[in-house]
Amino acid sequence: MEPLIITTAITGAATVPTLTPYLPWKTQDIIDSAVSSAEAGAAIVHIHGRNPLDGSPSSAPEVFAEIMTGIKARSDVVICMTTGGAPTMTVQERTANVARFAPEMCSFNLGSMNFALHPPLKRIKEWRFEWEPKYLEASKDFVFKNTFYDLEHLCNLVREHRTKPELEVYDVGHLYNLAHIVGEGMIRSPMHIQFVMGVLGGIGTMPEDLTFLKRKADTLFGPTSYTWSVCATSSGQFNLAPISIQMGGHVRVGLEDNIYLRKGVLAESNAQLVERAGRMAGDMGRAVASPTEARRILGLKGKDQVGY
Ligand code: KMH
Ligand code: ZN
Repeated sequence: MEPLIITTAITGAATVPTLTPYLPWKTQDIIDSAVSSAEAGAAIVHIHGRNPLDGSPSSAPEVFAEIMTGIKARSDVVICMTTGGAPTMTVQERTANVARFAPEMCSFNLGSMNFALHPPLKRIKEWRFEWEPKYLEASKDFVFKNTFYDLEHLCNLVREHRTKPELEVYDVGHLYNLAHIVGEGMIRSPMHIQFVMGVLGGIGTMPEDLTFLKRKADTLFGPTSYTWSVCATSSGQFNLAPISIQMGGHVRVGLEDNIYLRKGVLAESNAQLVERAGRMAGDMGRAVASPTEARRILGLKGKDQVGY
């Protein structure tokens, strides 16, 4: 089995600052958290931007430029830039940074869906920033838009910039969407699929949800034509990680998807979550991949080929 690639999703757009005091959202904190995650064993960092004044999601090129160059200067870690952005952004805003920065990897969301973030509104009454409850409430009526038109646009971008897509599958229909664009010759092999589980609007986090997706992907693409990884919301993350580790998949952890180290205990950093994934791998006899090994396993173009 190949060594385990651990990705950390540093800040995302679904976790709002009131949910955990440990969420990095100031630009320097995002950079520091990415670097310490890499030191803890992450080979890839999945990056979103945040407005440094109030932590709201941002696609501003200057924010991304600072984050990407800041990480690159201090670490060899692979940077995977989001194109999912946030509910508040258009597809154009979400994807424009790929052309600006030509990163080694970027996320690639495979279908339109509900993407609801409102459940914390029931239990939290006091918010750190005014935008947070409004943003969560608005997500009830949000459709995360990733039409075939959008998929085609992103296929062109990743091909042009030799950026490897983190193919995000939130439900079984997304595998069929992927099969369609593969059939059209729009995506290159070998592919890297990220099963994103537990989003309110997608598949759940039961073990059989994962084994079903994996079996379906094997049927559609053939088991050796892709690498795969699992991330999941909340407790689903560390329930599914050992299954993925055992089955030859990779894992993504991080405060974007899950704020708990274990039941009821907040993770105090992204690095802590990476360390836990690394310990699991060690206990199960699987080595953890360095960024260099991750580049080889995923066939990335290399850090010297990016546009920042
Ligand atoms: N926060 C994840 C559930 C993206 O950045 O493209 C989804 C995600 C989207 O990672
Ligand atoms: Zn993301």
